[in-house]
Amino acid sequence: MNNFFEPFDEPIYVTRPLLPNLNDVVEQLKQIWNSKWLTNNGPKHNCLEEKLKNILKVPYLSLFNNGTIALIVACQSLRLSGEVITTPFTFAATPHVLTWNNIKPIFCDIDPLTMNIDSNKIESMITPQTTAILAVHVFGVPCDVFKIQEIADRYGLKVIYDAAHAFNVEVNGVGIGNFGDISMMSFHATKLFHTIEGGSLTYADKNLKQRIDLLKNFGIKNEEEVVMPGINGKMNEMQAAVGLVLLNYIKEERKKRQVLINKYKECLHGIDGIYFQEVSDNVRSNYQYFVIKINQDEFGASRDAVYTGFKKYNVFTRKYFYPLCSDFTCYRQLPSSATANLLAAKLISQQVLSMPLYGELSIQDVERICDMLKGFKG
Ligand code: T4K
Repeated sequence: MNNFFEPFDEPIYVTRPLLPNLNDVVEQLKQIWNSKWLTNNGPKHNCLEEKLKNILKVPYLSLFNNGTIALIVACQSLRLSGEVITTPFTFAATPHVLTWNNIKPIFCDIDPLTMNIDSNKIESMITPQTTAILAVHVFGVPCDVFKIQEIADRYGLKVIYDAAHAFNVEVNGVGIGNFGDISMMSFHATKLFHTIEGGSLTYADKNLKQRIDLLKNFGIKNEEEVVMPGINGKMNEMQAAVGLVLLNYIKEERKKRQVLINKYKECLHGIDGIYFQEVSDNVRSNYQYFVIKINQDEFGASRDAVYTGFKKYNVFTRKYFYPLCSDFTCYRQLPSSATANLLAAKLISQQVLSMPLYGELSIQDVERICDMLKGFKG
C-alpha cells in the first residue's frame, strides 16, 4: 500500500465530545451550589426532562444516570422474562441488559443494507418463551419499526428499542422515541447530545411513568413505603446542567456533521468496494455516526488493513461493531450464536468501519482522511 500523506499532528479520534462554553456551565454550577440540591429529582433534572419531551416529540420521558441502567429498568418495567430477540450487531450493553434481567438473548441476523435486525427473520426466532423484541436503531438509522410492531402485535410481544444512537431522529416526522413500548436513548459523552453520562426512556403509556420513576429510585414511594425492588438510576443535577447548556449547541453541531458527512460521501462516491449504510428518505437523521463498509475483494484491501493503516496517520477509526456480541465468550455457546444463523452480521462486522465524525473536524480534515483511504486501495 502506498501512502503519500503526512500523519495528522494531533490524533483524530472517531469522535470528540461536544463541549459548551465553560462559563455557561459554571453559571449553572453556581445555581446548583446556591440551591444545595445536587440530585434526586432536582430542578435542573425536571427542567431537562420537560425540554427533552418537546424536542423529542414524546409524551413521557424519564431521565437516567446512563443508558444501560435505563435499558435494564425498561425490561423490568415491562416485566420481561424468558427469551428476548435481539441483534448481535450492537454495543455490549444491549445483550448484557437482558442477562442482568435473567433473560436469554436470542440473536437474530441483520439486514446488510441498514445493518439493523432483519425484520424478515424475527418471526422464525419466536418460541413460546419469547416475551419481547429488543431492536437497535444502529448508528441512528431506524429499524423497520412498522413491520416489527406488526409482528409483535401478532404474537403478543413487547418491543423495546435501544435508540442509544438515535437522539432526535424522526420517521415521517414522528419522534423515534414514540415507536415500540419503550425506547432508550444514551446521553453518553460520545453522543450528539450528552450529559457526560446519562440516558432516557421514552414511552406512550401513562401508567409506565410512575413505575419507571419508582424503579429508578429504589422503588421508594415515600419516606415509609418502598413498593418494588428498584435500583439507583437517577440523573444528578450536574449531569442535567450540562445537558441544559448543550441543548443550545446541538442544532449547530448536527448541521456541521451533516456537511462533513456530505463531504465524505462526495469524496468516497464511486470507489470500488466502499459502501454506505442505507437510510430511507422519510428519516430525519441526527448524523451521529458515519460508517462505511469495505468489501475486500472489490477494494483490494481489508477493513482491518485500512483500520491499521489509518493509525499510522494518527487517525483512530473504530470497528463498531466487531466482534459481534454473539461471539463474546459469555454468549458464543448460545444456539442462536451459530454462524449459520448470523451470516449477514458476520460479514458486515468484518467490513464495517466508523469514520471520524464530530463538529470540530474541518472539511479539509475529511478530504485528507478520504485521500488516505484512497491510498490504501489495492
Ligand atoms: N446501546 C448501544 C447500541 C450503545 O452504543 C451504547 C453505548 C449503549 C447501549 C449504552 O449506553 P450508555 O450506558 O453508554 O449510555 C463508546 C461509549 O462509551 C458508549 O456509550 C457507546 N455506546 C459506544 C458505541 O461508544 P467505547 O468503549 O467505544 O468508548 P471510548 O472510551 O473508546 O470512546 C470512543 C472515542 O471517543 C475515543 O476514542 C475518544 C473519544 N472520547 C471518549 C470519551 C469517553 C473523547 O474524546 N472523550 C471522552 O470523554 O464506548
